[in-house]
Amino acid sequence: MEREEMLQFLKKKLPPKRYIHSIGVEYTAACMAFVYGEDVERCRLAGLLHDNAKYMNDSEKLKKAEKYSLPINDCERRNPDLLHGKLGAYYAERRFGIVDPEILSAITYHTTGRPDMTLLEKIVFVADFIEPNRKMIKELPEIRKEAMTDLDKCVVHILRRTLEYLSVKGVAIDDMTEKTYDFYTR
Ligand code: DGI
Ligand code: FE
Ligand code: FE
Repeated sequence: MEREEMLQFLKKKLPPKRYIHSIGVEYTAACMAFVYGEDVERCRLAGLLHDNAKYMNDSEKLKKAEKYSLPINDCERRNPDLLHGKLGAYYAERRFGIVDPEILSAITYHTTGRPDMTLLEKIVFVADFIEPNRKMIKELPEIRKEAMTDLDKCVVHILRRTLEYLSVKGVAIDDMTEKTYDFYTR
């Protein structure tokens, strides 16, 4: 599918803010590709499509994940929004014709990360958090600088921030988020 067609589809499906965020992640991932020497087009595609399944409500996410036989763990069952990565990768392949397994994996793991991420996966994980339309939080300027200077440090910073946020909120932490943090801090 051409980019124009993808934009049209995303614009129709996603709430306006989410659509703007997707384009923000696309361009932020492209900038990070310039810095780290990753393929610009692959970073753009993964960034643009990472939240393509975000338009569904929780029960719809569960229903679709079951329908497509995607693996669902306990944490995802209780927090079905976590499934938008797996569902997004599923649709990226089926609807948007993406066959590059690394792009699909970057979409799958963009929320939790995963141990030993590829450069492309790290870029999407970070770009999602730092893109210019993101709501400002105290540490964001520092995290944005790290994104362009020390990628692994930035990944850890984001994970630490997310784990803190989840524990304050009293929400269950997904095994994958935990494992990713352990991997990058051990
Ligand atoms: O989809 P976005 O809002 O752009 O960003 P995202 O895909 O990183 O999702 C962020 C949300 O995911 C945020 O509300 C925190 C939540 N989240 C991230 N890791 C975990 C988690 N929620 C639970 N329950 N457990 C996690 O490990
Ligand atoms: Fe997301
Ligand atoms: Fe996102």
